[in-house]
Amino acid sequence: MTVDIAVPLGGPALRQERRLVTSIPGPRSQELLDRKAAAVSAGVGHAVPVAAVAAGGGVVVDADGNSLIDLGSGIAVTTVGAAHPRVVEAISAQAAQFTHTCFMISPYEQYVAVAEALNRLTPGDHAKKSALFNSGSEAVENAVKIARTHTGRSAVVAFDHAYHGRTNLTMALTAKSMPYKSGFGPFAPEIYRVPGSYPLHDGLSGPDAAARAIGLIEKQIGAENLAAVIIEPIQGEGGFVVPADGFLNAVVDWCTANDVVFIADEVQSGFARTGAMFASELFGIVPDLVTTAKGIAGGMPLAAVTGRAEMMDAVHRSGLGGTYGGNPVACAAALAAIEAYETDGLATRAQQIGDRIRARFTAAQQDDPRIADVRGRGAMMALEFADPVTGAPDGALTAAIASACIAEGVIVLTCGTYGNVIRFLPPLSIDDALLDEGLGVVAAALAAH
Ligand code: PLZ
Repeated sequence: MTVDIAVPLGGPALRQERRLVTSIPGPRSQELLDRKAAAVSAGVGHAVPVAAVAAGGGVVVDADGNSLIDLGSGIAVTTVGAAHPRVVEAISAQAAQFTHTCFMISPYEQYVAVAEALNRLTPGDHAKKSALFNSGSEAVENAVKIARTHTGRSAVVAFDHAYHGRTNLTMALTAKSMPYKSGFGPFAPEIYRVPGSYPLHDGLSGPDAAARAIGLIEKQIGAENLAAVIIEPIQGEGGFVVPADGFLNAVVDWCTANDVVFIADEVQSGFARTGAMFASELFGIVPDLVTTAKGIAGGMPLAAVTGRAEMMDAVHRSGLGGTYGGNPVACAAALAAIEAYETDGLATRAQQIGDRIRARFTAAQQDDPRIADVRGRGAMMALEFADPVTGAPDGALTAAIASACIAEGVIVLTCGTYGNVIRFLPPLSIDDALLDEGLGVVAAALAAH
């Protein structure tokens, strides 16, 4: 049943419709793509060949006047919408006051208020503190710095299929070589990788998957050398992998018993995306440190580490920082976005969206054995594709469906270690009609391939 929730669409009266007036890309988009090819490093790719000129609600409008249904939110960033009126107003008002002083030079209230909000909203009722940064990668780097200072140890464990960023330390934490790491080494030392929990493929119960990981950690690293275990409660780039029940709880318990810092990387899963404010809540875990970014500030670059006060305070004075971290305009946007999450019922909206996606594709799965899995939580849902006979991951089909959807005016993103996962990350400001239309285009593309 759909509960009525009033979600402001934002934007200059953007019509909430899928509208194709040219083929994709149209001539104006193509013109920009040509300039991009000439002016921008070939290393910077793009998934959707359109020149965006406006976005909001559930659509992205391009330079040719095409209006695409947005099922990607710029990779889980515009969770409140790409032009939420409260966020837009907060940004304009703050920019008119001041754009920057540098929090390390003269602090300002907006940063402190975001820290207070994060300390209140992240899981657990223990004393917490936060520090703000610019990107998810930077938050992860700093979480590791904090864990190392707190424990006096250096090793860090990450998991198969993990994604934690593209900076040097976070490349080492990220699992997939191409395109994220290949040729960019050497990578940071003292990073170890163990298998996590991937129910579709390992068939293990949560406790068994945890026992496997912990056994390897104890034998190959030793708890006494281990500063932190970092994990995405629901893995993002790696394929929207939801661990089996009990897996995360057992890993947290082991970390607690061994004074190892448990870091939940909620950069992609945070801020109402999964139907809870943080995905950790869905599994009943309380992380020591939580990294956040993406959805935190309605599209503005902002990231954070939030965690146990005694860990956050273990770092020497001025050991954490950066010129732009906690920029006042980004903080004003975050405060507005957080208000929207809390007052617009967006976690509930995420659940409704997830229910619609799950219902549609579990039904489709009955007739289409290429859909190996329909999984996710809330508005972080995915379809994994495999050959029904051999079980081999079907990245080619996945890519073909995504490009067919884009050609039909629906932005669909892929992910997964084998590129065989379609992921749905719609903005929570999308209306049901548009969502259903977008999912219908995906289903039609699947039927046609
Ligand atoms: N941790 C869990 O999902 C970013 C990156 C896409 P940044 N994921 C999208 C790409 O191809 O670069 C991410 C994440 C998790 C960390 C990060 C890194 O966040 O803000 O991109 O640095």
